[in-house]
Amino acid sequence: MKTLAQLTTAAALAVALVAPAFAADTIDGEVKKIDTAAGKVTLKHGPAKSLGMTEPMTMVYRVKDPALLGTVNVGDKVKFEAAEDSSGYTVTKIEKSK
Ligand SMILES: [Cu+2]
Repeated sequence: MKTLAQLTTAAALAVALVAPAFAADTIDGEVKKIDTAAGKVTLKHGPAKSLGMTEPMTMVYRVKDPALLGTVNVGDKVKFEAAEDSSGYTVTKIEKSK
């Protein structure tokens, strides 16, 4: 079982190392809803090939750091980066587009 645990840890580390590479794409979106308490943001965005999303959509993202939500408002056009993990999609960067 120890070997399995070690393998699992190794796999988790591999995912952690690989994920940022796939998250490098900046995605254009619009803030539809902000839930600071839950650390979630609803974003409408175009296709995001790096996340395997080939069509425009509106969806809820978790944010890596809830402080990120203090920098944008509902209705803002934004640029963001997100990464996929075992629990869903997490925004790692978000900023108002100029
Ligand atoms: Cu999406």
